[in-house]
Amino acid sequence: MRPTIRTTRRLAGLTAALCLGTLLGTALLGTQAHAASCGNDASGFEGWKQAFARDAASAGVGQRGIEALMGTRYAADTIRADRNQRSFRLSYDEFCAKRGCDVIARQGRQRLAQSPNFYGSLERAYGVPAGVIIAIHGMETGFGRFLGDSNVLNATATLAYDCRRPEFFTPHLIGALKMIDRGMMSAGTIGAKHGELGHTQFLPGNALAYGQDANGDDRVDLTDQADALASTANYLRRKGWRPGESYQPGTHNFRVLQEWNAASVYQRALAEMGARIDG
Ligand SMILES: [Ca+2]
Repeated sequence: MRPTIRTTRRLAGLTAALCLGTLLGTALLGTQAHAASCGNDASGFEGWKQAFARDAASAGVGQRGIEALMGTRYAADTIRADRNQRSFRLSYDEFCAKRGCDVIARQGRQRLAQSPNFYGSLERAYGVPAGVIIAIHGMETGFGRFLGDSNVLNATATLAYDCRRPEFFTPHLIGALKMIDRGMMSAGTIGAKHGELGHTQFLPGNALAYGQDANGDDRVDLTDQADALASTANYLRRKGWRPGESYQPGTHNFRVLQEWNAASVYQRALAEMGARIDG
């Protein structure tokens, strides 16, 4: 089970990221012009950092964030992973077999039975039922078993510099730097290859925009399960989730699930596993 999740999560994570970030990216970056020019290898990275620091400062990043930016290193492993992504289409059954939908649903029911109060409090606060949150948690990190092994800031900065899609990752780098300003992450925070953070793999711009403190320590920490799951519920609620309504295909709430991940097989899997978990 675990290796399946580990090998396939990265592509799904990026798909989610691509879907999640588009609107937010526009919002965070506004109409600001780019002074920094992209590159396809490490050679231009140091010069890009100098230029990007000016962009970041005018986007509101403070001194701690700028210092962290200047300390970043080109993440060759992130670029290798990014270049090696292949797009492929699986049928729903193939996708679910590969991702272990049955196992996630079965373990998800156990998780709900073990912590009904926690998931009940999430539904009361955000209107999103346990099945959806638990299915996302299972799909993204195998319920927190693997949160990644890459430096988030280096990965995010490298992808914002890389010529492939700087416009997508730039707002996430700004988000990461602002999180460092606010003590929400550090220059050493570890996540997935594309800078995804925590139990449900938020990119930094989304972590900043939608992050919630649910364990009561007054800080958002997406490596904390309670914070991460509340943040996930908050994301869906703010994307228009309607409490008490169905989330099966064809419904309004199913369309909200499409905001989480652009792949139709992924969306359908969430709806089906969620229904099995919610019972
Ligand atoms: Ca917290």
